[in-house]
Amino acid sequence: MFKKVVFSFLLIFLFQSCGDDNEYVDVTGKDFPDLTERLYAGGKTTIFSNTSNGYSTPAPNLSGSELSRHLEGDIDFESVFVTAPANINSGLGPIFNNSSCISCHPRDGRAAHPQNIQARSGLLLRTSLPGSGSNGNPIAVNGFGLQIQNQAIFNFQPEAEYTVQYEEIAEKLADGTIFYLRKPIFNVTNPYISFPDNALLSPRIAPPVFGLGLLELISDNDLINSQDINDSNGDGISGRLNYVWNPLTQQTEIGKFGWKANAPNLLIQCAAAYVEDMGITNYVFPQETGHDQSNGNDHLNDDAELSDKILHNAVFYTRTLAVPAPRNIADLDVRKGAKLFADLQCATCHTPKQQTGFSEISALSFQTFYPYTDQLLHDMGEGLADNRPDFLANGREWKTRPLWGIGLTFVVNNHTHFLHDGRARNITEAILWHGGEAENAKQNFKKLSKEDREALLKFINSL
Ligand code: HEC
Ligand code: HEC
Ligand SMILES: [Ca+2]
Ligand SMILES: [Ca+2]
Ligand SMILES: [Ca+2]
Repeated sequence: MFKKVVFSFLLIFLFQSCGDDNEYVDVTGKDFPDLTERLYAGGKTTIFSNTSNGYSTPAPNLSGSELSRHLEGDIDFESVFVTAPANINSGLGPIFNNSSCISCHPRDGRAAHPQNIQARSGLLLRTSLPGSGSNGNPIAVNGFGLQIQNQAIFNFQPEAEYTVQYEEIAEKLADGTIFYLRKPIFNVTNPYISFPDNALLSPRIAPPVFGLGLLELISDNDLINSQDINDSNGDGISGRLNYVWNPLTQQTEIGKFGWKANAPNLLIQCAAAYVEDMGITNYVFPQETGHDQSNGNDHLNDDAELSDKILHNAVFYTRTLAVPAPRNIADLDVRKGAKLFADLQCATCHTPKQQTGFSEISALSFQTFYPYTDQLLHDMGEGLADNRPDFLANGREWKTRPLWGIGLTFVVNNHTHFLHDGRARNITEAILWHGGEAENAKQNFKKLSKEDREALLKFINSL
């Protein structure tokens, strides 16, 4: 009896000493989610790392032969391509954006928003004309295609140079703190032929490439059932899938990769990266991206430049990188942040849990994992809009980004630039850019006390 009184007295004391203006003080944490089950963020492909190798480690459950294939893919991902003819890694360009996968996805992570927009970087501009083609596809711009290659090999001319200007936008939080966001406005200059006035531009930064084999294996049924196209549950959020053209199967399929879910699978995504980003032809895309342009045809009879084996190894590599486990999951602030993440409506799009179906790669088969994405498109408002449709994704829609591993961004990549063009300089800025279907979530965030805001950030940084 006496003991019990002393104990409650102690509890009251704790409440008062650390919780003055804090709505959510719960020293026991009983109201906060238990994050233990989310520790294995990548199911059995999870690794425990808080180092700069956090994104670039093979899944620990690969078989011996799978691991050796992964390691071959690792070399291919790092290979620097050079001008043809050459004995190895031949065929860069003639027009391109960068010369290796790793140069845009450093340490298998994300590129920084470029300091020098003219230089080779992890940022590229897609382009198209208004409307859509017979396969629902964006319409290529005559002489420029669907992506602007701003680099070229010796004796060739890039399609154009990139330019960027910044607009400053102030966001004031309820507690008076002001954040100054930077909005990049991209354009092109010095085109090799005139660039049409009505051509649309979509800036894209290179995202991290770990854990993607798991995302690729979420079943079509699960994805289709998670849509809420007409917002029938009335929560203001209406995610839907993108459906995109697969040039190999000659069919429309669910879009899964790219910032607008514009690629159906990792094979198409990687094959497109070789041909568009680096100018390396392959069996999926056997022609140089600029073959019908005066600046983009090298007249060499060497297509396809890439062996099928290298393409498949690179795909296998992006399927089988380990997912880093969250850190500090027992920390009370982190758990409080997880509760806020759900209460604020963040978790409605950044769905914590997903599962894979069967895969020939046994390491990926039937895994429960925690990517924090619903893989659906959402209207994110005018501020983030690129106004360029990409299959079903309209100019305001983007695919929910996975948040797993996000807390290691600085350790791995030495910056904390987020969103599709790297405009946000930290996680708070990324949240303040949310609008459209995420407007409520953002307003909820802006109302938080400093302490609650910090708990939310601590949770996101624990991922
Ligand atoms: C010029 C920079 C650049 C190069 C070079 C590059 N990428 Fe990318 N990568 C990007 C960008 C930008 C995106 C986002 C594309 C989009 O939204 O459509 C991306 C997306 C991806 C994705 C999808 C990630 C996701 O979460 O949706 C994969 C996988 C990928 N790249 C693999 C590769 C491979 C493999 C190579 C080498 C063959 C490569 N990339 C070369 C810039 C690059
Ligand atoms: C309506 C769906 C939706 C809601 C609600 C939502 N997000 Fe997002 N989130 C997205 C989409 C889509 C993106 C990518 C937007 C872009 O890059 O233009 C994103 C991007 C992010 C990013 C940057 C990720 C990266 O890899 O660059 C962070 C961090 C983030 N969200 C956190 C939050 C938090 C915290 C909340 C709650 C306050 C929240 N989100 C609510 C859909 C949503
Ligand atoms: Ca080439
Ligand atoms: Ca082009
Ligand atoms: Ca809804």
